[in-house]
Amino acid sequence: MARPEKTLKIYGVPLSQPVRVVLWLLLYKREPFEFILANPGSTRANGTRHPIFLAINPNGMIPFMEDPDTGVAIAEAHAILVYLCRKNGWYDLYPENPAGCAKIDAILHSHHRGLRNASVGFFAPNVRKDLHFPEPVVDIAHKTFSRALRVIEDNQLNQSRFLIGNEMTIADLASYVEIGQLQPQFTNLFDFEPFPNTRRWMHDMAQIEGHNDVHACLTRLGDISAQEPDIETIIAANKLGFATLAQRQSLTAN
Ligand SMILES: N[C@@H](CCC(=O)N[C@@H](CS)C(=O)NCC(=O)O)C(=O)O
Repeated sequence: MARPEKTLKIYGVPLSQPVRVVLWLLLYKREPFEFILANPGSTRANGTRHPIFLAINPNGMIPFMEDPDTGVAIAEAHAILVYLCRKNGWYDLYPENPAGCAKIDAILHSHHRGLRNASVGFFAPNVRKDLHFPEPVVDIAHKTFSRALRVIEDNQLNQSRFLIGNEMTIADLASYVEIGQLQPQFTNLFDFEPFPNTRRWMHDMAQIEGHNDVHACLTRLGDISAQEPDIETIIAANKLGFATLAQRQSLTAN
């Protein structure tokens, strides 16, 4: 079936955490989208450093969103999440009132120097050992991630079911794509034993619609704690991610 001309376009790969959260929101809300391959850091065709991609997104990063409906074309996962919630009136996930948004925004902003380090300290250096991430950078990322996780474990998740009260918001989706990827059923790169509230929350988040579809790529990647994946496995994981999302989209459309 041909896609309507005004379908939202998302550029990226399924293994990218900030891409994953945008796709998850769209699946959760059953909002149709076109998912276009953009390989991070690559200068080849379909790469984010290729002149064709740079012409539409000069910062060369994914996720990148084009909304033909409004002409908005932006990068940055959290800006995309907020835009989509406001545009579509998804106030259950990002309320209309400034006070309700403030706590969510605080988590979304602190994320970049906090929970995002799950990828800098654990995911990236274990998936791409060949890139030899500098040890001091990885060490600081380990500490920063563990500290950020300890804060939500002892505070937000100790007081309520989700990060902001007892209803899920986009702060939960954004945080989970970083934390959740390290669980034993995915990459198995972090010991969650001392974090019981986080384990309960991750269990709840795994029941949220769209979770399994956006995490299919990580299931395919598998446990990488003892051995890094070869490049064929990384490609296969991304391909499976695309195929799962395409299948899910066609089921939703019918
Ligand atoms: N702050 C950005 C981070 C995006 C990001 O780190 N994207 C990575 C892939 S996971 C990327 O595009 N890397 C390509 C590059 O650095 O050249 C967001 O939240 O969207």
